[in-house]
Amino acid sequence: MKLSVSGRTAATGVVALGVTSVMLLTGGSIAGAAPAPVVAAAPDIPVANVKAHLAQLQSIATANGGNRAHGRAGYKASIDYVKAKLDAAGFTTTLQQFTSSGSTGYNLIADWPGGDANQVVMSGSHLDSVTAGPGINDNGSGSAAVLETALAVSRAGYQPAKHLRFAWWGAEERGMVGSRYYVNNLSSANRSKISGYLNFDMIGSPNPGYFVYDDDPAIEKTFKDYFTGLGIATEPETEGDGRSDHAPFKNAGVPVGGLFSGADYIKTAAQAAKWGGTSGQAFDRCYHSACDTSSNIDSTALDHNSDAVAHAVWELSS
Ligand code: DTR
Ligand code: CA
Ligand code: ZN
Ligand code: ZN
Repeated sequence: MKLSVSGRTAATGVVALGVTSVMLLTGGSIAGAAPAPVVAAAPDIPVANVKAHLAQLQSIATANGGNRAHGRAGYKASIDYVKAKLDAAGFTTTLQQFTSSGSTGYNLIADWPGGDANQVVMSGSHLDSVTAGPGINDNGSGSAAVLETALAVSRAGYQPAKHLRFAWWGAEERGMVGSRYYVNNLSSANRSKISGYLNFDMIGSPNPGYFVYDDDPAIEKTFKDYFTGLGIATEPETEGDGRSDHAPFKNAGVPVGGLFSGADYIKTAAQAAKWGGTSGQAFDRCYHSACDTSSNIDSTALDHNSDAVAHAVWELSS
């Protein structure tokens, strides 16, 4: 496993706030009563920014044989794109190499400096596509949402109590190879420091559903409460067990959760009644196909899910 670490130390600007404003910001009072902890609200994630990342991933696929699959030039170009954004934003990035089916694969790990190193809140998505197409919903959507959430952390200069780590996995489509390699190469001490792993694989499906992984109850509640606030009913994601990058973490005893907007299963009439879209049609008719392009995205679902990613990252790391 070869590691290369680069990136800039996060700007260590010192924000000089008057005592009064700090007390008021933290819900305190000038009288000096002990301030109640106030959880900062996550910022809105601009869906236009998320879609701009998808446009870049589409261009990368188009310029590299039409896909971003493991072992192909389009995957490494995707990794380079995401890494450059994170390095410029002050993350400490690590490229983790592995071999699968005779080809070199890459995981990209990005740590946001600060927070309790013994309590790591990790968010991830697989960046590889199938060889059949550009993989914009599967899984550019999850990768772009996680990237834009990480960039929002940087823009906000967010300094949560817990440590934030973000990951983009290689070779998920070959059986969660990259994420399994990462978990298997963690020491037990480092594995036990991960307080939760949030997975986002297909969150912009064109005929979307709103599914929440029914794994760790606290993580599940964080997502469900968010959608309840939007007036959107969710359903538990039950058939996903073992079908994406949360599986190696779950198998290692790490609490997991995540979001999913549906793949090749068919939307029922009852689901169409609550979510809109087309009953009797797959959530994503272009699943693992050449037509999984930039036009294979529902912007509203991508927007809600991207905002939910940020909400969970802020809430679970406070
Ligand atoms: N296996 C994933 C897509 C997928 C299918 N079902 C679920 C459930 C939960 C998360 C992801 C999935 C892939 O093709 O990448
Ligand atoms: Ca938004
Ligand atoms: Zn897939
Ligand atoms: Zn996927």
